[in-house]
Amino acid sequence: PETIYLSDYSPFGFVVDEVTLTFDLHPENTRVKSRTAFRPNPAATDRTFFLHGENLKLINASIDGTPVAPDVSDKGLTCDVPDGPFIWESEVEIDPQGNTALEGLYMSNGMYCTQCEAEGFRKITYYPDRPDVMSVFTVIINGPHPVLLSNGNPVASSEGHAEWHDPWPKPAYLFALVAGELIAHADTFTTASGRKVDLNLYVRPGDEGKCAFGMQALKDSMKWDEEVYGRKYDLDLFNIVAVDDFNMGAMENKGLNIFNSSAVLASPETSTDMNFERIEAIIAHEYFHNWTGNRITCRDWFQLCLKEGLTVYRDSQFTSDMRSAAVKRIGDVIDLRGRQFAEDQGPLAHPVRPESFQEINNFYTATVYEKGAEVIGMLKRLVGDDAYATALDLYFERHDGDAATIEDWLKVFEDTTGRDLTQFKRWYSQAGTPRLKVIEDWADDTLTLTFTQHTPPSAATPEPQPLVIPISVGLIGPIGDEVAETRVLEMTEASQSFTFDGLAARPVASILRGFSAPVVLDHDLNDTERALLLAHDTDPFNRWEAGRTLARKSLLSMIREGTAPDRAYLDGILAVLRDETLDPAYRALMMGLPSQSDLATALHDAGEVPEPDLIYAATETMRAAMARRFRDVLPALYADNLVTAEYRPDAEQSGKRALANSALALITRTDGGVQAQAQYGAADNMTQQLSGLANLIRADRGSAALKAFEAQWKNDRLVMDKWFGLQVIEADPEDAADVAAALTDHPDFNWKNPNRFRAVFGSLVMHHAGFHHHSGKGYQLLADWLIKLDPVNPQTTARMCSAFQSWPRYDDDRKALITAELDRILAQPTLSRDVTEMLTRIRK
Ligand code: B3K
Ligand code: ZN
Repeated sequence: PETIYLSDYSPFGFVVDEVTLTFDLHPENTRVKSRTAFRPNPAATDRTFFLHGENLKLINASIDGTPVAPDVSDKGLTCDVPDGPFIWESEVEIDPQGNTALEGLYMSNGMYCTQCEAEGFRKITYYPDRPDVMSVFTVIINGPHPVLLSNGNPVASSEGHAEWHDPWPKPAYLFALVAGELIAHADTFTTASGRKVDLNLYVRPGDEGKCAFGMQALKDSMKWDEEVYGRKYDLDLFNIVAVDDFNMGAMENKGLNIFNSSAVLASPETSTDMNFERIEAIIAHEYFHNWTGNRITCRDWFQLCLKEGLTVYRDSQFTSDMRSAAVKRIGDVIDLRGRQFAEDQGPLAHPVRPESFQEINNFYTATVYEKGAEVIGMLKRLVGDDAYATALDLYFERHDGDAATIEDWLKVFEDTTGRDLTQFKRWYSQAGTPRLKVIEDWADDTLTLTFTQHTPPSAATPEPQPLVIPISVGLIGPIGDEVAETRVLEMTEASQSFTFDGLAARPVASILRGFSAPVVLDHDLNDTERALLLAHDTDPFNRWEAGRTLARKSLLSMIREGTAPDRAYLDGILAVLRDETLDPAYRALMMGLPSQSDLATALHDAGEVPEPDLIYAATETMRAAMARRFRDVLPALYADNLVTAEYRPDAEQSGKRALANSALALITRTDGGVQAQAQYGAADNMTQQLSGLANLIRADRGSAALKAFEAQWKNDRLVMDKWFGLQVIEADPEDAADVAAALTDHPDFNWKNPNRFRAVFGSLVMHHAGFHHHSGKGYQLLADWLIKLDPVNPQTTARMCSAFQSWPRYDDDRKALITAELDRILAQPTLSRDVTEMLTRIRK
């Protein structure tokens, strides 16, 4: 496959002022007519007329009304064109029903829908399918469906016919079309300038009862973006459609967002608290794209983080405002370490702005999204809140309507603050997670912190250079009082010292408060000092981090030397649990342990080979020790936080349920599942029902409840996804792969549905010890199914391939087993570009 390079960018030779698309819908033979007005692009030198097009049957084409016979390949077409402006017209035939890849125009349960980002529009018609070509779209849809939707505003509609016009120029990746029998959950929002916006959430009949929460989240997002970023909505209509078959979470098409039903439909009976929070965040994310993504889009796909990093950053600010900022931050760091650090540590490591790709869909990664958001958080920390706000205003003013670059983005900050961001820009161009080591020196009344930064070299970045690292530091005195408030140190050198003087006694340094930079911190505190931070740090992130570090250290020595769980850690957490002034959600987080895969990462980082069975056993031993040590407080923690009031998915109630459920998990270790059975039986919401079920499975008495659950929910696809996933997640390591294999024989295992496929295999991969079973059966099962899925849906297959990315860190036997599976997949006679690129990169 061809490799595309950032450095090869050149603008398209033509400008598109407007395009009109006419769809005559038919499941197997949809006809698409396009009428596109081209004119030479004064900013371009190359006038090659190339239109992207894949899987299209060209019926006819003309230029200025005269039929033409273009040169057609499997990638697109070329044609001789006039020197001046001209009208291109073509008609193609496509097969939505046969489109199982879920990219372009496809069908899901009898409904038509589209997914065009990144390069799916070329499967709909011939067009310059690149984000820097922006045009005004008019869309005409003919088809026997009660609901016919596209972007923008409706301009005409009659039975079986609708016409839409989007006044805002946009790239083709933001085009959308939906047709089917759908019900609208309607509402309105009035913008700060008095524009009344109609809002609709379109769902399949039967799902009407799951719309209210998503609608409220949309209205909250619209209001928040006005208040915090001064961004108003710019059309009279905003539609969201829920679809069951979707490759990812959701898509920000202009005025017509399309959502995986799992990312929008919610009800207390069918959705967990975590589902509610995720839905609120995704609705906000897609809505926020209207300004960061749509009004200002990307010049090319290398700039993906321009819209994704910024929009993730914005949605995390929104969630922090709607819920608890501390809890959100800790959750984000757990996620970053679990997914992005793992990516950076393995063969798929790439910079936030990659410099080459074969299949862009493979770069919608934790690095581009989550590390991309961290980079923006650092920028804000360095320039300060006021300068950030001024810079953002300038960004919107200067680049509205543009297809912009990271250079444009940084220039706005340079012009606002007078700073030179040349060095800061390395965060966008260098792969790898920096290691930040700190050495303390105490003399007279002065504490000196000497930091050394080191980014491990990778294939993507063989010679990393020093980065600008904002390091938030505060000092805690010996009796737990804060003796220096948070100060942001700006590190720019490979090694650099900072001093704090006038101190009465040697303090404990609380470093990297709020996780002020995405680095691995090496700070050699002793257990007493860490326990002091766990008890007294005023920074909620670092307080949690102190507990997490004690847990990690203890687990690592349990794994290495078979030591007993650390008492200081258990005592420290117990004190936190007893502190009723602390938010229940925060206390629930304090009860968590580093994931098994995080422990594997830590071992690998230390130059050791992780053994999944030992990691699993140590984690189990630690949990058993927690159950014993916390025995006296668990019943009250459980009872006091088991919410009995009417269900609300807000931060307060879900925090309590999270704490009660964390307590239940430990209680189950000693009561054999009695309490879990009671909770399962009494639950009137999915959060409690599902945790009851999970604990019953852990206590080895889940079979009756699993049957009952299945009977109760067999007609609800989203709940059944949980039923499939939970059995794998909660299986013994010995059985996880067998449980997954057995589930694939279940009549409801519809493997072409990405949610269902991920429910089983995403769960298997998350089950560290189960997936890495020494027999290799986990690897083999996944490989079998990836081989089966690839011809049907390359995108979902390729995403799942990242399960194998950490192979180089395991022992020789496992390495041999994994690489054999990778080679078996690579040897398939026809393999998608998506999977070929992923596996070739992983195999290196
Ligand atoms: N922009 C889309 C992701 C598209 C993924 C294409 N493979 C959703 C989002 O990030 O908001
Ligand atoms: Zn996004």
